[in-house]
Amino acid sequence: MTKPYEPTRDSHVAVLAFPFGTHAPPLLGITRLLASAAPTTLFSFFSTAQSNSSLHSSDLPENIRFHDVPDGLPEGFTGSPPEAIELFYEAATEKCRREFAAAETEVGREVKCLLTDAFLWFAADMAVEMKASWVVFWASGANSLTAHFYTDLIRETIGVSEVDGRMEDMLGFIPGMEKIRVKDTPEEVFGNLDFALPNALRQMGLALPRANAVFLNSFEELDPALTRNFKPKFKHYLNIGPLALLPSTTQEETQICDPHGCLDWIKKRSPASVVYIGFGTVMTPPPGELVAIAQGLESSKVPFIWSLKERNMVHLPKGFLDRTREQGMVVPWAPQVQLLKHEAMGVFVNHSGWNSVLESVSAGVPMIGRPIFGDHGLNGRFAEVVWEIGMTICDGVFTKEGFEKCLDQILFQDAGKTMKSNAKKLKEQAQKAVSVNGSSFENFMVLLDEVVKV
Ligand SMILES: *[C@@H]1O[C@H](CO)[C@@H](O)[C@H](O)[C@H]1NC(C)=O
Ligand SMILES: *[C@@H]1O[C@H](CO)[C@@H](O)[C@H](O)[C@H]1NC(C)=O
Ligand SMILES: CC(=O)N[C@H]1CO[C@H](CO)[C@@H](O)[C@@H]1O
Repeated sequence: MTKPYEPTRDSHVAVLAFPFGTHAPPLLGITRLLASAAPTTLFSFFSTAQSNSSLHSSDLPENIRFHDVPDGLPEGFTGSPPEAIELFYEAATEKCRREFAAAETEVGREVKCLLTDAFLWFAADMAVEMKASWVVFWASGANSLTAHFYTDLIRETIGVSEVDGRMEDMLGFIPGMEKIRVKDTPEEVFGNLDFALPNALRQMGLALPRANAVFLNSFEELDPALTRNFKPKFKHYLNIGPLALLPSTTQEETQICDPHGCLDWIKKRSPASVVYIGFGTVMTPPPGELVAIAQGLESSKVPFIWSLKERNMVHLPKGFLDRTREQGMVVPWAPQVQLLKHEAMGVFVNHSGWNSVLESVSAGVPMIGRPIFGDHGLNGRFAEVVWEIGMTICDGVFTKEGFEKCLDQILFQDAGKTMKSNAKKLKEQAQKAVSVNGSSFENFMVLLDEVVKV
């Protein structure tokens, strides 16, 4: 996928990241791929200083340059994340333009392509003013893109004031969403449009047909109905993933960091037997649910690896760590990708964020979802009823009984075998998609062409 590309004339691409959540790292990953494939094109990567400083910037191609954009926050800001997002949007529309101009002057090349996160819908107008093309990255799956693309239709059909009584209604009026309930949709779809994020996501849906290309880290075969529906709606609709399966990204895993010996431990377990619970830094369910997980693990007696930040370990039941010393391990850090790929891996417990879902699919491992916000509910529902590779925890929160039930179904019952085999099939399709002449491979070439052409 990194075949050298020779543009007719050197070009300059401005990449603008959405500096919150987990949006910027995958966008930098894609920029890295594009920049290696087009070594004479310059990529100026813009994000806030804080977001920039959290990115791994080692071994970047020389034709990527970093720039900070203002975060719009007043000195000593202590507000909530939604407030920070609000202020960023207010500042970004005007200030990003100025930063782009400064970068153009600095390198003496005009920006010919504006490559932005889809959340930054205002870039559609900016691109027109700058006489640049607009290429858009959607940092999640086709399912949530569909929900936002059809925001107005969903709001009108269901009725914003009636939504509370219609949570179980199906979105059958949208192709590919027949099995999706109103309650699975991201909260922004029915959100108050006076707030920054619901407004931005609705505006995005309206603006996307103007983009020269819309691309995402997924593969067409995962969502054939959604793909068919989107293709005629956008100039280019390009699934280019799963990026994690690309040789160029996996080669970089030179050294695997495994300070707690998880890989040694999992080697000794039988195939498809281990439950892996991956709680990262940002999103952890409330303490009561951590207790429920611990109790469920203990009573189920299944081997487990639980990645849990040290500060959350105080919430574990008294004596849990001692009693389960033989059964499993609780570690502050685990080599997730390698663990998921291991044949002893039985099930991945996660919040169903897009990157995690794709990791699970790429490894062919069934999942248990505990949605927290945004696209999680939709991803979890797709995993359960569309792809049939997992379960969402009952009532959306961990209880001892609910967790035991999920573990039993997936690890010991026929339903679990079916999920495992479906997950394996998706993994094979994903591998094929990113291989030479696969759908994602071809789509990447189209994306490259859109981004570097002058
Ligand atoms: C799910 O896994 C991701 C890493 O892929 C991690 O960052 C996140 O915190 C996990 N979430 C939960 C709730 O397990
Ligand atoms: C990919 O497609 C090209 C053009 O159709 C063909 O020449 C080539 O042999 C194919 N390569 C593989 C590995 O399938
Ligand atoms: C990846 C990278 O180069 N990040 C930079 C983003 O900007 C901050 C502040 O200017 C730098 O400290 C980072 O190194």
